[in-house]
Amino acid sequence: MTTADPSLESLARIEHPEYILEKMQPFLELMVYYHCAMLEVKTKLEVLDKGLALHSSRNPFESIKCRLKTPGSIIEKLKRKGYPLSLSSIEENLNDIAGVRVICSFPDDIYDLADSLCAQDDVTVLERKDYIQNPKPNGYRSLHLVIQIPIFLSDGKKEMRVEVQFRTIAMDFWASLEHKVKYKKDICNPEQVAEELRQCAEAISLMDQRMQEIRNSIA
Ligand code: 0O2
Repeated sequence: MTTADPSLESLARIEHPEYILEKMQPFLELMVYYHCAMLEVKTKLEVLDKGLALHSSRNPFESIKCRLKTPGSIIEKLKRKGYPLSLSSIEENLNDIAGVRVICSFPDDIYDLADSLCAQDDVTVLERKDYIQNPKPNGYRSLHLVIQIPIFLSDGKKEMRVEVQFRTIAMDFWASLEHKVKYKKDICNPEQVAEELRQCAEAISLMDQRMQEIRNSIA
């Protein structure tokens, strides 16, 4: 046999881990950059939290959750949106590889924190979606920002995008249940569940406002 069978050739390569590593290395490096950017944003928020706590003796957020999108879900999203499967396409087209979720007690804290973050010299705001002022039809509420920040590497700086979601504890509780419902296939009365969830989102929003008023009255 003079020409190599391509499928056998690729099988043979899999036996050489250095081949896989060589192919994976640029992707893994990009993920490390996103990880660094995510940590940078988390630190910025923690510094803001400490600063605001000093001046007002309150902590604007309850918790922060960070996550990197998995390789499988990166590929799924690129395919679904019709974007090329390449590293430059990931950087150009996907804003949520690095995600930071900030859970606040009160709605006003969301806007105070978000405004302070956006006002920083090295933060560029690329996108702002206010689903608190303009909730989604299903009742989803959160403030979403896509920001770009520099990370400083041994050979220079690189601008990276991070998606930051701000919610109250109550909005987060709602979103996690709604997320579970969305991915559950065997619900027998989906319209009724969706309507119940929409009503709960309204109730939660009213409760958030009342809690805010109580906090304002005792501040
Ligand atoms: P995951 O696993 O949380 O990352 P985009 O992804 O930006 O192209 P879109 O819809 O314009 O698409 O983005 P948007 O509106 O900013 O929402 C993106 C993220 O917000 C979602 O990420 C969810 O985390 C959250 N989100 C948006 N809408 C809803 C909703 O109706 N219910 C819940 N529970 N969460 C929502 P992913 O990629 O879907 O998932």
